[in-house]
Amino acid sequence: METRQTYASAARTIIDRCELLATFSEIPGQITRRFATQPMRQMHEVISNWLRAAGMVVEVDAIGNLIGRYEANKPNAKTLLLGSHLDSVRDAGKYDGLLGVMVALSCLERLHQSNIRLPFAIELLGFADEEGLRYQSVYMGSKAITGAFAPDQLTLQDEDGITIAEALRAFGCNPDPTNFSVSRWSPRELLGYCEVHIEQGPILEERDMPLAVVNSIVGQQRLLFQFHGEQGHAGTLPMNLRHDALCAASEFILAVEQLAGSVEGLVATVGQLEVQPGASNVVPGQVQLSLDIRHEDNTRRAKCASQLHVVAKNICARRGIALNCQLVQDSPTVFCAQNLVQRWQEALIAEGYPAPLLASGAGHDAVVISTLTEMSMLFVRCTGGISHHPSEAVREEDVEAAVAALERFLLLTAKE
Ligand code: HGY
Ligand code: MN
Ligand code: MN
Ligand code: MN
Repeated sequence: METRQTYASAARTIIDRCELLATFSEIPGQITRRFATQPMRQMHEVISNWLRAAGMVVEVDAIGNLIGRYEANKPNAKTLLLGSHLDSVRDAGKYDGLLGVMVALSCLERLHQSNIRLPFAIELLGFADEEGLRYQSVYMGSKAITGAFAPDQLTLQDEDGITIAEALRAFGCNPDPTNFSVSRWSPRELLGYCEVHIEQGPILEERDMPLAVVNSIVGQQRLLFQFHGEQGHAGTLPMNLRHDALCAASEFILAVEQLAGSVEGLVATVGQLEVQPGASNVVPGQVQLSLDIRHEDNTRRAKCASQLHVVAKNICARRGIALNCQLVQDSPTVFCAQNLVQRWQEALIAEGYPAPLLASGAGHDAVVISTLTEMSMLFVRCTGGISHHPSEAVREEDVEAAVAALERFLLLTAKE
């Protein structure tokens, strides 16, 4: 099973598959694949065929996660979870999420082709919604796996007024609230969770290394701010009488940049801005913006978030504008399981690769899964550290390294 040449051809297949899957998009010419959409459904069909051919039984759960199960060589065995997400950001790259699913699939294909079953079962999870693009509600896929998905979210609407429940029904799922009340797993049935993912940052490239073992995932908050000003005529409303929602929001955005620049380790981003009514000759009446704020230290992050809320309130008070603020996501910093980190390092070294440790600045479904079972991640170098961008790229030999490392990790797990 384990020759360099076959790893190379596995890597070629993985990259070809990522290229093919990139064509499943809501927008022609770019990759945009939101939760429970038609392109996601079509992608499920293609991946399901690959999973079945690799000896797995396939199902789609109530939230639209694609799940392939590779049985153990004995009854009542525990299960190891592998996976990553199948959804994307707007105008995404080809590898964020998908690479992890394709690397895990490749290892299972290799086991199946060699007629190898392990003393534990493996479930390969293709998560339905990690990025939160459609409903601003992140990690819905992994939350459904752990039993943390709140059914009251089923009434959330997307920009076309379609609720999550309606989207799921159209997708072929049954969004009955009782389907989300418990996890499909009890922790004692599980051996842990492992996610392979592109690094999405420049450190591995800087160090000239293909892989890293993740030791922690930095905590993040996402908030929505609404600035309610007063709409008016751009030609007749004097400047001193205006309550321009966009001017208030702009002042706030620059304050966000300033704070993040002055606090070591803090990153903060306003990436979404909706201006109403949105016409060149109308003073903006309403603005909604997103704030994404991250810091490894949970207390520090919470303090900066509330500091920014106070800044927004002061700007609005001065400008005669009403403010609403809503917390959409609050994930603490989580640490990967030490025993799995060590096993990953052993696997990398056994395959002849350095085994550096890295913190993840990006969020992952692994954060949610860590509430259910021990969690670990492997990072793969990506070109220029570029991610959430169409030019996301990986080197074939690094993908080869990832397949070798995951395969070795599985064999080490079998010896435990
Ligand atoms: O935002 C994140 O860190 C992740 O890519 N969803
Ligand atoms: Mn992402
Ligand atoms: Mn991702
Ligand atoms: Mn007019």
